[in-house]
Amino acid sequence: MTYIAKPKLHHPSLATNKIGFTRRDYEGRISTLCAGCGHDSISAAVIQACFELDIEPHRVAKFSGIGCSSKTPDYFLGQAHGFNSVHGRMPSVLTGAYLANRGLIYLGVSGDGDSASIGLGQFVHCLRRGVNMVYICENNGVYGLTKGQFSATADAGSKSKGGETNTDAPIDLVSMGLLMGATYVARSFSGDKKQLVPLIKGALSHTGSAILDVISPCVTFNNHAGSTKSFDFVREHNDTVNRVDFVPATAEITVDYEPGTTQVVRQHDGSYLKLAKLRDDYDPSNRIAALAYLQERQAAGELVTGLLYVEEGAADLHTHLGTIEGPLNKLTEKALCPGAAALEVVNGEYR
Ligand SMILES: Cc1ncc(C[n+]2csc(CCOP(=O)(O)OP(=O)(O)O)c2C)c(N)n1
Ligand code: SF4
Ligand SMILES: [Mg+2]
Repeated sequence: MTYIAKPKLHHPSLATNKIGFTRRDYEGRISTLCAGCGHDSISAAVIQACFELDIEPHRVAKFSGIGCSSKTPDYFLGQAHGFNSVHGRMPSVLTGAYLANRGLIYLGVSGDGDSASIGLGQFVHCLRRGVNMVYICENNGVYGLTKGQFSATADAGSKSKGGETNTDAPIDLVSMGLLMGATYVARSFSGDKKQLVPLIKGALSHTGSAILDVISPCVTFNNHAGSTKSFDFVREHNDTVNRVDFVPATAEITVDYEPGTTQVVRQHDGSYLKLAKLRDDYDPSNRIAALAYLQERQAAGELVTGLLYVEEGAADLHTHLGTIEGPLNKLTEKALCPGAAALEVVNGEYR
């Protein structure tokens, strides 16, 4: 039951990070998802990433919609701010909070049903606006919570557990992210923690909209032969274009790689992403080439994973709007009401 809190006790020798927190301090309540659900592995990766980044949990604001995936923010960062919104409406709630208080780290968690069907409009607009957030879509190709109907990300030709074939064309969330101007676009697999944790760390340190499409098998309704979102299918068809090593701003970057095989991306906050190239012909700084590569491999039946696109020096919505540095909720009455003379000047501009 979600109301059951995990016992706070832990072994005294448990490792702590730079701010003195153990990994347990980043956990949430006990998960009620099915045993083996991919979504639980993503929660574990979020916990690991935040622990390793020395993030203070109360500086994170987590948002979600409705679905098994959208339940997961309850299972990590129990001390963070949280808002479990309405089906498909997470992006607008997150955008509103971020506009009011830019001082927090924004993390949106959604599902393929939540993002690609009812919430598709909201999904694309938060990406094109450059909302400074990490948007994780836990993508299992079905509506898990409502018992396994095909979602809009299910591949044409894939089979449901009951044997029906999906005839609709799929919506590819990373291609959508690229088209909408997201400045950090990645795809990963819940069963590949080594790939997923650094991708989450990179996204959390990115300024601008970061979308992570994480294939996350639903063991109850979509893990059979004929599914293209099962553990076996993803393992057999995974085309990983690069491996990311996250280097925090405080650490010095060392040149310990072969030129041509590694690419270094400097992020706005001073951190680095060291990308070990697994495909020579893949360039994550080229949006158009990334789109073309994704389409080409998808037509060949492969699933491309890794950091697909990143824009160095990307700007976010607050920069676009030219808003003040601090959170709007900290504005004093004096700042909000500069007096009759100032109002006269403003009104004068419209006369
Ligand atoms: C307005 C509205 N329509 C429909 C539903 C029913 N519903 C609940 S969750 C869900 C789909 C969830 O799918 P997804 O986002 O992929 O999450 P998963 O459970 O697969 O992780 C639907 C259709 C709802 N809760 N609200
Ligand atoms: S129904 Fe599927 S998505 Fe939902 S908790 Fe179970 S395995 Fe996970
Ligand atoms: Mg789903």
